[in-house]
Amino acid sequence: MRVHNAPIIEAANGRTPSRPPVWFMRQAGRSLPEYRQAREGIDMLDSCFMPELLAEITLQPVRRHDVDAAILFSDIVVPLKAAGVGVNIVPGRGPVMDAPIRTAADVGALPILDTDIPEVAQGISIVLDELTPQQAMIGFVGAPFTLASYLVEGGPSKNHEKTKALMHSEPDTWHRLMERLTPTIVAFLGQQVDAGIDAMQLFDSWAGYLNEPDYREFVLPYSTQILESVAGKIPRIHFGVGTGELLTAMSEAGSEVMGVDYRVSMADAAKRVKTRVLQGNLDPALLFAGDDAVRAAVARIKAETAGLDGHIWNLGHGVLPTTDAEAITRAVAIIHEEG
Ligand code: 1CP
Repeated sequence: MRVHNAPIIEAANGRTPSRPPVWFMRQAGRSLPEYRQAREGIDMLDSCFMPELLAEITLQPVRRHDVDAAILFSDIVVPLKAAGVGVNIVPGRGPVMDAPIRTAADVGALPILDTDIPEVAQGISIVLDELTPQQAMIGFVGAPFTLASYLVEGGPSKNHEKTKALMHSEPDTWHRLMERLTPTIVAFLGQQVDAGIDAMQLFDSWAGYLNEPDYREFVLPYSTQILESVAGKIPRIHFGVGTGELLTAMSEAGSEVMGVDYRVSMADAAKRVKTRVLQGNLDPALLFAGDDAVRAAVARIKAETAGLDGHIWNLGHGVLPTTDAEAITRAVAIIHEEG
């Protein structure tokens, strides 16, 4: 193991860390002037296949904010792109597909990733050379529901209605789609593990749009397979937005750590999950509210997580692009001092 007593890994494994571990989703990205400069004139998805650049962007927030982990700069659609799916990331919008996947024939033709993505492995290796043994490198993949939503809708969606329509009108096609997506996700995750990541997060950002029976029937088996594929290798974090009502079901997928958004209290989340370690819960908008507001939220979350085996500090969703970078640095310092 490259890491030695890294606070995030200690907390994920239920041991006492040397300081309260913190990283922020979307800590790399538009909140940082150095990111905007590094990415200038370079297409978002292209940047995910440029080892030096992706490593530099991954490391920027670690240097600036003193967070306890680097999160791989990539995107949930990178393995689809590498498999040959026509996808672009449109500035200000997100992933947009050349052709949506809506029929059994579309699903049958969806390519499965069967090659290495050497650029990502090289990027991870550059990052690992720069990190101290106390700083963990977190890799990630998108979960099949969230990825399927982009594929079926054709792009970002507010209500995910075409995705849910496919699920309920053609359940066999839905399951075939999940069965074709899962090996691509497992392959990309395996490549990150082989490249040396210290922990992983499964992002099922849009799972919170589902009710629990649908989640259990149409999604949980596949997310379970993905998490199982790296069981015993690295700590696993499982996260979705607006998933207060799904926490019990999601925690059955098998991660060591459950990510919690900001809509549910950590006290309630702890009662709902099978895991003994939670992550998250600070409202990203609090980074606009001043240090006292952050301090108050940190005190609340600290009290609510006191009885757990571990807590990894994070926001309830990603850093908002217009967040002041200095407010992020101060929030990290407040967590290290008072968390
Ligand atoms: O122009 C830009 O700067 C592009 C914005 C951007 C960035 C910085 C996109 C497009 N992706 C990313 C990087 C990214 N994507 C990371 C970086 C690592 C970090 O956290 O610092 C991660 C973890 C992702 C994963 C991702 N992509 C998720 C899951 C995380 C989440 O925020 O819920 C999702 C849903 C996506 C899709 C996506 N990619 C980009 C955007 C703007 C979106 C969301 C679009 C939508 O609202 O549907």
